Amino acid sequence: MFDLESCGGQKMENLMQPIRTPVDFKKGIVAPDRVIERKAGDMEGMYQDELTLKKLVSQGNPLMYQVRQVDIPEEMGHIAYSTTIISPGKVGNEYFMTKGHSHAKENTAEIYFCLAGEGYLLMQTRKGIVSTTHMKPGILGYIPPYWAHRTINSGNKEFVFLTLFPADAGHNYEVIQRCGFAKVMLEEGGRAVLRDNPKYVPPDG
Ligand code: S6P
Ligand code: ZN
Repeated sequence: MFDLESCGGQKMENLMQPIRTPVDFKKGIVAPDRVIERKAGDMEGMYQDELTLKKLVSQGNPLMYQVRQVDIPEEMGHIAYSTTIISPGKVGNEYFMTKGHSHAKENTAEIYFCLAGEGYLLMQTRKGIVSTTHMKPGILGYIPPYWAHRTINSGNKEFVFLTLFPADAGHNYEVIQRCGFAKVMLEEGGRAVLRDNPKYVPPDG
């Protein structure tokens, strides 16, 4: 019988309280609990042109992206959410992008909803099958379970998107750090073009 005094083993009076989160369409979550910043120096091994990346690091180490997070318990049943803001820019002819990861719990999906700017959501299975979604304001990209994901700012202003994912999904950066994505997004003649990544190493299995 349903016990009105407890919910999933938690006393009613101990339940987490609802949260109200203002989101600015240009800046994402307005007052995040935590902000993760990734600068050029955090992206070693991610770009084709390592020399140009090194130069960027020594010439001011620009901010490439930030993740603005609200603290949500990392437990099954909760939905975590955050916004990512990728600065405009390139390393050589390769657009600024996120590191990319798969989820530690690989059978978890994620939703990206673009608020401002434009870019690409690049997804990849463990077998190296790649899919891209062009993101612009109002476009929602669904990342199914088992797809690693990275986002790329192919525009000339900040690319801002909201993310929603199971709070216990976790992150696995190791596979992408070691193997990369099979494709890279490059600027060629003023356009974003998807090319094979000569540095890609297929993971085992
Ligand atoms: C988390 C979600 C995003 C990314 C963020 C930065 O599952 O996919 O919040 O963490 O876009 O990307 P990365 O690859 O550096 O974590
Ligand atoms: Zn993710």
